[in-house]
Amino acid sequence: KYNYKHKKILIWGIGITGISCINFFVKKGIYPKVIDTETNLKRLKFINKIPKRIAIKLGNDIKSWIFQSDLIVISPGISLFHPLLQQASTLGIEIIGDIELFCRETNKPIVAITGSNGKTTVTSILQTIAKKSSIRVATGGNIGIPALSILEKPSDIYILELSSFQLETINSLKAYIAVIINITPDHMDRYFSNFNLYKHTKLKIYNNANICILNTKNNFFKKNIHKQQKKITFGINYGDYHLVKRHSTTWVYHKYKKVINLNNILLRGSHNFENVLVTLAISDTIGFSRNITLKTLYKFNGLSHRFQTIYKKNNITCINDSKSTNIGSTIAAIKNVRTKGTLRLLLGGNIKSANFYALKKYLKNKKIKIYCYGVDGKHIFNIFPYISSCTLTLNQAMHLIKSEITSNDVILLSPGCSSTDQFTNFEERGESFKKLSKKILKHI
Ligand code: UMA
Ligand code: ADP
Repeated sequence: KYNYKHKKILIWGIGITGISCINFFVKKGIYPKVIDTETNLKRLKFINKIPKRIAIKLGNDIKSWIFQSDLIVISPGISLFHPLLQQASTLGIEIIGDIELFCRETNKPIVAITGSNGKTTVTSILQTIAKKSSIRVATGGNIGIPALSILEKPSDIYILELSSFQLETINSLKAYIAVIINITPDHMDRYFSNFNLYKHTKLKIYNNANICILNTKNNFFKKNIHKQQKKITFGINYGDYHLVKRHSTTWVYHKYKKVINLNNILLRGSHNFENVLVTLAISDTIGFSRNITLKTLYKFNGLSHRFQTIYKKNNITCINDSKSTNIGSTIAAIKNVRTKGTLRLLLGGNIKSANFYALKKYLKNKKIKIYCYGVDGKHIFNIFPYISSCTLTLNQAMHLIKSEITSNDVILLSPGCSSTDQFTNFEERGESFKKLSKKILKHI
């Protein structure tokens, strides 16, 4: 076990991760120092949860505290490439994140799940399966429950949803099962527009993993896995778990056996087929009952804000896909909308240095109008000027849609950007879209 007693520890970030790290050390009788570059107390809503004894520094004058420490625990929102951290690292100061602290504390099996899209959907289905199983499971990570907060939960196995940010600061993870659901560009602002760097960060999840679950679409990962590691594959076209289309029915096959008829599940969109495949692969490997897994898959109706049909009236459909924060999920949404009318697509927010040109080929031969808004709305508009309008806010964009909409149209919020320029988070953006959609439909 690691001993932190005589170390000068600094926690950077007072979000839910930072608080979980502080609690972790305080339980051990250790009082770290804490910093955050934010000075607006309204934005530091957890600051009151920090014990009085702990020294806190807010703002940018953090250099001295950084260089005085032996161990810095950073929150996912802070980049390992921050110049001060790069300097600290060359001085031999150890820099880790909450997941590294977690991994050092437990010998229990960890199922580690990452990917550009589908993490929360897959993790949530597994959580539902687990509830009906005799295997005790605790779930946390990027899903919104800091991993350290589940460390002491009675469990036989941990399921962790991990982001690339969290993977940046991990060294000791030896997952029992590791999976990358898929990989498409995201967080390019954090990785210097270098997709390879992002991919290599994700790849860390397979380091020392007992069983690697691999998407056959992403050859890159297979090449980077050790020969001795056990591999299980899944994929739309081939893999241990794959799809077979027979007439109008799509089946999941495991090896040569039919497992589930996808025409009978409630989850909508072919991207969710990928999620079903990977869920089955993980569930079988954990040892959950196949029967419970299938029952759960048949019943699972999808999570809010993920390609969710919220209203249908007079042949007009509104789809809330506010959780789409990268281009991969927007492409998935566009591919899966069926309409005889016009697809009215809302794009915008913080583009995070993504390349929206990649959307172009999915727009061909479609009756589509794009409504751009938010801090990068203009940038997106300039890529598709002939089929777009540009407004400042989502509210204004919806007003414009109201004046243009006709029967059989679909309004789709699948913004492909993060929401933080104009909203607290994707949930708030989605709720706002719901309200505005309701208003539009009232007048139709
Ligand atoms: N901060 C600084 N300096 C900086 C950047 C941030 O001091 O340069 C401070 C902020 O002022 C803030 C604190 O750091 O007070 C916030 O830390 P954080 O952004 O890491 O947020 P947490 O509340 O700790 O939430 C994090 C994850 N956030 C991010 O990855 C940005 C949550 O994922 C995760 O659920 C949570 O830990 C628990 O594990 C959110 C997310 O957006 C939902 N994830 C990305 C995604 O899914 O695309 C990766
Ligand atoms: P994550 O936790 O990785 O962000 P979510 O399950 O919350 O994943 O879904 C995020 C977005 O990605 C939603 O817009 C959803 O419709 C879309 N999505 C979900 N699964 C996939 C997939 N396998 N491929 C592409 N897009 C997906």
